[in-house]
Amino acid sequence: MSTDTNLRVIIIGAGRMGADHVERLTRRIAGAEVAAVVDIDLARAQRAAELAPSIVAASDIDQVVNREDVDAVVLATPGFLHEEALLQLLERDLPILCEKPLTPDSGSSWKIVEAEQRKGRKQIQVGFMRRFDADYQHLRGLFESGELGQPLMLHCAHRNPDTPPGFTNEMLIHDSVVHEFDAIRFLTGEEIKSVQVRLGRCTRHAPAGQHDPQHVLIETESGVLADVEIFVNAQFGYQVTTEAVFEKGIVNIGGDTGPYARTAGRWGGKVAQSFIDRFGAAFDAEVKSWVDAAKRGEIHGPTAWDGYAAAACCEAGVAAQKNGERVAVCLRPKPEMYR
Ligand code: ISE
Repeated sequence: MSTDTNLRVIIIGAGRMGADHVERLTRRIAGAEVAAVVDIDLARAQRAAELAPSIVAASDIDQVVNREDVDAVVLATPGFLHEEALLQLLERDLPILCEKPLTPDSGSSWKIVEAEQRKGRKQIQVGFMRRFDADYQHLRGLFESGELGQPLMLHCAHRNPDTPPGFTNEMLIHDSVVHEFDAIRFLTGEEIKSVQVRLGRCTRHAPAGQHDPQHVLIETESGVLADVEIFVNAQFGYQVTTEAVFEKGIVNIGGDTGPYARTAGRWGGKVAQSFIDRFGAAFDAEVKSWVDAAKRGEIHGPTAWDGYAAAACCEAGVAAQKNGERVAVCLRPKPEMYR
């Protein structure tokens, strides 16, 4: 399609991320517009569609997916609904931005990888937004250039203020640490070989059934070691930091930034309260990059293979939560299309 025409996008799922993408594509990203919002809860779709009079609200993908004037799809439903929708959208030949996870387990993710291969070209970008964060990109550049020598270790912290109802113990791994699995693969350019999880003292703020925080130990193919503190009821706010240890230097990203104020007898700044604040710019850059590539008939950024690899890491992580052992990550051979 011409790069001067707007990409007309269907957003499937009008929950927190879906509604945020409607807002982003309508108000913040040039070159695209929302054609339709789909949610099983029609009232929720209608609320999200109120942002522009041209947006159609629907309760079923089938009501809009075959429209002539639709160019692309953002899939923002819960992960367990992705497999069926992705298979249908691949058949329709539309470029897809799929919020993480690609699917909840490596078996179903592999089916998506196979279906995309049968189509013979990449159609799916997975929503691992950290890859579009300026600091992560800077750090990735240092891994690539070798300027600071070889990377040796990563110390990561991933803290959320609290968890929504129904956030299970396993979700600490497959909903939260999934981002570190992808970020570590992105930074090092390597696959993850094994995962171990250690449980220490539990915060009194953890809801029943959740052990929080957890210490996740990750090893890449070449032996880079990463430790992740996942702490999802940290109360004070949202924080994601990484310290990368190289042979010739240490680099920190994700520290406190923004205006520094002195007021009411205190000094300091604001702590982000959610991933939407912390990664707002990264989400914008991610969606903009997807829109621009889709208009050229291309797909960039994290692929279905990355979604599959992250799902395999999560499976190892959940097994490691249960047995306390170092669990190997099992991956099938990487298809040529993703090399
Ligand atoms: C949530 O689903 C996200 O993707 C956030 O980035 C992460 O920080 C949070 O832990 C997840 O629950």
